[in-house]
Amino acid sequence: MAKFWREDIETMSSEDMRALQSERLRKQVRHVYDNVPYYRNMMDNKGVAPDDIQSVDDLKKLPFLSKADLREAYPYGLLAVPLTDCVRIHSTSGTTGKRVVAFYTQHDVDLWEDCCARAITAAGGGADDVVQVAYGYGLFTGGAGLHGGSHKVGSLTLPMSSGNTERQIQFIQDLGATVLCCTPSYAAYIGETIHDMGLSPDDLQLKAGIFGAEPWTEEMRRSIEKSLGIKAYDIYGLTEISGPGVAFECCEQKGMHINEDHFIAEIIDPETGEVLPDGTVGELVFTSITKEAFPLLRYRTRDLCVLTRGKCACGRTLVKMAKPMGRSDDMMIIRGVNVFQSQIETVLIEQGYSPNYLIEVDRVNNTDTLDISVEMTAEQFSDKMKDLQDTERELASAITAMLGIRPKVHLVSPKTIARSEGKAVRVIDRRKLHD
Ligand code: DLL
Repeated sequence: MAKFWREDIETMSSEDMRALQSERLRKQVRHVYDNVPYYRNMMDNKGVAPDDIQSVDDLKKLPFLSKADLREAYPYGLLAVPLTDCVRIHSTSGTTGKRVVAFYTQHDVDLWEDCCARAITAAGGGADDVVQVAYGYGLFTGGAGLHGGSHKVGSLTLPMSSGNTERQIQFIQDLGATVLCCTPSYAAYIGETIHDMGLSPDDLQLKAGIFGAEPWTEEMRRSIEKSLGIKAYDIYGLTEISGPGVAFECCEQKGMHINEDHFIAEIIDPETGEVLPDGTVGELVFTSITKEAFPLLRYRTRDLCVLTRGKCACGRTLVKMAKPMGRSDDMMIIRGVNVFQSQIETVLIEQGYSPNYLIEVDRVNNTDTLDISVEMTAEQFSDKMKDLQDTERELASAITAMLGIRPKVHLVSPKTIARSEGKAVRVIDRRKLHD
């Protein structure tokens, strides 16, 4: 079984990679300057000419692009080729505002699918596999990206899209799916439904899952791996930069390799914009150096994470990004304390709860409130009803130890929290609604 999809690239020396990136960056800056008036103005305003960018070291001279710029330029303002050269559009899920539309030439689609093929290969997928794609198809990039990657590696592709969970399970069983691609929250839901249907992982041939599109914790990974009897691989990407496959996990499961022959990654201080050294937490910024239709230079993802370099035990040399901790604008400040959903999820799963919970933040009498509804499993429901309040208090204390502020915990009956077939919404911040 092939270990790499593009061994030459995936194991390239860092000097060769830098040279390749620099060469592609020079061309890309020229392409963007010549063809995108919006970006040319930004560069002119900053006093940067295309010839000032000779290598990756010069990247910091370029201005940043933000989501606000993309919205302002909607829909065609950042298009770098004639519309007639484009063959596809995709669009962001629009959970945080107006949608962004991204354009692709055939070349862009090919490169993107190649990135997804690398991810599937790294997860052990190949021509003998049956890949069930249960990410949504449509404007969302999840379905199309993994679908294209699965074709490339020659797997039998089941284009299920998300939803209709019992049919998903029937196909996993009847058609012997070996690789499942969907969001981690949907994987957890599929695992739960398999259990409810009286099936066990031994009844399935699944061996791997490629899960991404939303933050998920290591605890969630272990819980999904157990419920589906698989190895669960993380995959990262965003519509603006292409879609899934910007970065993917290998068998080491210690961070995701960034396809840096296509996307140069930087970490910056989200407040000052200063470039931070490897190993420091900050905002991830990408420059796409091979895209034709919608090439973004120094795009601020708002995702917070850490980069690490060095050869991985899997043999890859591609720079790694840690699991994103969430978006910088998803960080909740509650009573002055920074809180991430992932911290709460870690405690809940460690304490034996399922990943079905809802975090509600509000402000009452000028004080922030934090309420966490946590669903009990059927077994917990019967033994914990007796001492419900004690259990709620214990759980609140465990979360307080993690966060430094005390939440109110509400244990709720099994199956009362809505399940997700795509990206889960587990935080409702009502303070934003009042503002
Ligand atoms: O979610 C692309 C994708 C599809 C990735 C399928 C992986 C699998 P968007 O809808 O544009 O694109 O959302 C992008 O989702 O900026 C992150 O905040 C978040 N995200 C994506 N993958 C991960 C991940 C797709 N593995 C936004 N872990 C990104 C954490 C992720 N967050």
